[in-house]
Amino acid sequence: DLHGFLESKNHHLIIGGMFPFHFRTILTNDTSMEEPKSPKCEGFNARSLRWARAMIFAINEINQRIDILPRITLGYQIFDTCFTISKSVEGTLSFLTGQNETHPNFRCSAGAPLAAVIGAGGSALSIATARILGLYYFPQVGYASSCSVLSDKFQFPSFTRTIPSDIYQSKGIAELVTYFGWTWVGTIAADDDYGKYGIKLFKEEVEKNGVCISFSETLPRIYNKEAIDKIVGEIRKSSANIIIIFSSDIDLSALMDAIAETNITGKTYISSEAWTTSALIAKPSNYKFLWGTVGFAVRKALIPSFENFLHELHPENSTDDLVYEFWEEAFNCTWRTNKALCTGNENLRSIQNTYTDVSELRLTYSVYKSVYTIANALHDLDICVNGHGPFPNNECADVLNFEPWQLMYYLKNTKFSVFSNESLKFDEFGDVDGYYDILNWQWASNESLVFSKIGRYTATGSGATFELRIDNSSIIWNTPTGLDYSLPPRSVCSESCIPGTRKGIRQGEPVCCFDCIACADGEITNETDARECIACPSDFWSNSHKNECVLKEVEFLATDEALGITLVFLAVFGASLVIAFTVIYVMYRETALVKANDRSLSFVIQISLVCTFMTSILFVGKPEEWSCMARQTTLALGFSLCLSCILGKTIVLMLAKRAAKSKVADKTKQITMKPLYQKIVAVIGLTIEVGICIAYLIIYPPWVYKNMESQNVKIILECNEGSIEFLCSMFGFDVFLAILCFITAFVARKLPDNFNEAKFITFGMLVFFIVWISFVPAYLSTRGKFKVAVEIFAILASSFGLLGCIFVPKGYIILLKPERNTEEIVGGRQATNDK
Ligand code: TCR
Repeated sequence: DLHGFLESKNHHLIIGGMFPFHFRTILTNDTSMEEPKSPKCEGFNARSLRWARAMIFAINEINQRIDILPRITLGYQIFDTCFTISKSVEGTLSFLTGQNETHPNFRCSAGAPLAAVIGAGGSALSIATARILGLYYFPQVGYASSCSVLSDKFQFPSFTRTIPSDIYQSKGIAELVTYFGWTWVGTIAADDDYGKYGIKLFKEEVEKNGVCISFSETLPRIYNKEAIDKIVGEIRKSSANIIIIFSSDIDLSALMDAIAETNITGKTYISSEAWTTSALIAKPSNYKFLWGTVGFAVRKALIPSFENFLHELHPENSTDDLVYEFWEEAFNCTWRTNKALCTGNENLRSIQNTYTDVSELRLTYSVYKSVYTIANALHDLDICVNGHGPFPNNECADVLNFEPWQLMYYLKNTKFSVFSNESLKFDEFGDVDGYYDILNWQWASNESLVFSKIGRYTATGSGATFELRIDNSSIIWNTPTGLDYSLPPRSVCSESCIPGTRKGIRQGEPVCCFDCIACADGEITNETDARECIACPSDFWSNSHKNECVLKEVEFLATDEALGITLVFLAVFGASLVIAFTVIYVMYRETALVKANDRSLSFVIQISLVCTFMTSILFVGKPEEWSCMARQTTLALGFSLCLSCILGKTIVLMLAKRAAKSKVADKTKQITMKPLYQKIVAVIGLTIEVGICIAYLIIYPPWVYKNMESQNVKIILECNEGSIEFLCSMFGFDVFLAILCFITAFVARKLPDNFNEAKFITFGMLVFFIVWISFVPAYLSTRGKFKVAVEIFAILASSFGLLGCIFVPKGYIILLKPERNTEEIVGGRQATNDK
C-alpha cells in the first residue's frame, strides 16, 4: 500500500509518473525488530500536484486527439517520491513489477503494459531511478532533472529530458556574472547532484573569466540550525553583493526563513531555475531582502484550458488520498474530526494557491512536453510499416507489445512541435537545447513581487554557441546603498587599479583581492589593472601620475638663463678689466713703475688672465665635443702661463733678496739676468703644460656625456673628463707652480722692492689657494649644472684674485698717486741698496 498513488482505468498503455508530492519522509525509529515499512511522507507540495495534473491533462488531450495514437488509449500511474531517493527507487521498482510491490517481476502489470516513465523530479532521484531503469533500457523522460551528469549515456542509457541540461544554465549564469562585471561572488549549493554539479560547472566557467568566489556553502540536506546559521553568518560577513544559489526551492526554504529573521539586505541573489518562480521562496516574509533577485527560468507556455482542468479536481470524483490531503491543505479544513470539517462544497476557484496559479507554467509545461515526447515516440512506433522498420529484417514493433529498447529507439529520434511555436528534438545525449528566460523580482503596485522578464539566454551544443540578451533598463536592482535601482550593484573584492598603479597580491587571498601599489619613479602603467609596472626607456621618465613616460629634461648651464648670463657677464667684465690695465700700461709705458716691471712679462700675464676669464665662457652653454676638449685645457694653460710668469718674477725677487743679504751686490749682473730668467721660467712652465695638454687630448680626451644616473628626472649633459690622471697632472702642475710662486714670493716678501711686489704676490697666491681648496668640496657636493657653475665661480674668483693682487695696486699708483711713480721711489730703496 503505497502512499500517493494515482492511477487511471481502461487503457492500452500506461505512462508512469513520479512527482514529489511531499517534501520529505517522516523519520522513523530503528525498525530492525519488525518488518521494514515504506516510510510516510509529510509536507504537502501543491506545486507538484499541478505538475501531476499537467501529466494527466496531457494524456487526456492525447487520448482525444486523432492525429496522435488514434487507436490507443493512454493511461497513467503516478508515484509520490517524497523528494527522497529511497521513495523514488521504491516507485521505480513498483513500476517494473507492475504490482504495488517492490520485488522485480518485470512489467507483468495488472492493467496494461508500462510504456515509459516520466520523472523522477530532482536529479538525485532521477539518477537513482535511471540506474535501475537503465538496466532494462527502459525509456525515462525527465521533466525537472537538469543535472549535467544525466547526459552521460554510458551511465544513463535510457534517460532523456525535456528540461535543458544545467551545462547551459551554469554557463548562462557565469555569462551573466561576467556581463555585469561582478568578480566577487558567493555561491550556495544544495547538497544534491543538482546543486553540487551546477555550482561546480558555474565555478569552472566563471574562473576562466577571472571571477573569484568569496564563499561557497552547501545547504544541509536535513534541517540543521547550526549549518544554516553558519551560512547566514557567511553571507553577512562577505563583501560579495552577488550570491548565486543553486538549489531546489524545498532545500532552500529553511535558509531563506533564517535570513528573513536577520537584517541582511542589499544582496542580489542569482537564482537557479528551481527556485526562480517558486511560491515557497517568493513569499511576503522574504520580499524585503529578495526583491531584485535575478533568476533563470525554463521556457514558459500557456496551456489552453489547463486552468479549468485544474479546477476540476474534487475529492468526490477521486478516490485518492492525495486529493483529500490537498483539500485539507488548501481549505484549511479536515475530513476526520468535527472541528472545521471539510464539506466538499469548497470551491477551488475561490482561492489563490500554488496549485491553481497558472501564471508561470514552466516546469508544468516541461511535464506536458514529456508526455508528448512519449506519445510522439509511441505514435512513430505505431505508424511503422512492416518491411520499412528500423529493427532487424526491417521489422517494426507492435505498439501493444513492444520491448522497452524498441520504444527507446523512437524516443531518441522523435521530433515534434508543441503549440506550433516550440519544436522539440533531442541530441545524442537525450538533451534539448538551452533556452532560459531571465527574470527579475520586482515590486508590484500591491506590495507583492512579480517576476518580470528582462532577457533570455539561449545556447546549443553544450554551450558552444550561446546568446545572452538583457534589457538593462528594465531591471530593478537591489543595491547595498539602495539609492539607484537602475544601476547594477558592484561586487568586487578590490576596486580596479587605475593607470599608474599596479596590482599587488595579498598573500593567501584570492586573486580578485589585491592592493593597488603606485609605480616606482621611472616606471609606468598605462592600463587599468596592470599586473606590473613597465620601466620607461632610458631617455624617458615617468610623469607625476606614473601613467606616461615623458622625455627627460636635458640639463646644462644655458646661456639664456640668469645664472649663465651673470657668469658670462662677470667673465667678460673681468677680461675687460684686464684689458683696461693693458691699456693703462701701454699709456703709461714710459713711467718708472711700468718700466721696472718687465713690460713684456706683464703683458703676457695680462693675456693669460684674459684667457682664464674667457675660458669660463666655454663652460657655459650646451657642451659640445670641442668645448669639452677646450675648456679644461685652456684653463690649465692660462693658469700655467700666468703662474709661470709670476714664478719667473718671484724667483728673480728671491734671488735679489739673496743678493741683498749676501751683500755681494752686482747690479749690472742682476739687471741683465732678470728678464732672461723670467722668460726662461715662463717658457719652461708653459712648455711642460702644453706637453701635458697635448698628451691628454691625444690619448684620452674628454667627451660629451649624457648623465642619466645621477638624476632620474633629468639627463645632465656634461663633459666627461676622460682621463682623471691627465686632468690631475694638468692641474697638479698648475698647483705645483702656484706653490713655488707662493714659497718664492714668501721668501722675498720683506724685500723692499718696487711696491712690495712679492707681498702682493704672496697675497694673491693665498687667495688662489683658498679659492681652489674651497672649490674641491663645493664641486664634489653639487650636481648638474651647478657643478659647472661652481667651477666657473672658482675660475672667476681666482682670476679676480690674481688681477686684484697683481695689477690693482699698481694701477692705483699709476692713476691716482702719480707722485709716487718716479724713478726715485720706484727704484729708490732698491737703488740705495744697490749703491
Ligand atoms: N532541476 C532540479 C530540480 C528542480 C526543481 C525545480 C525542484 C528543478 N526545478 C523546481 C522543484 C521545483 C531543476 C534537479 O535536481 O535537477
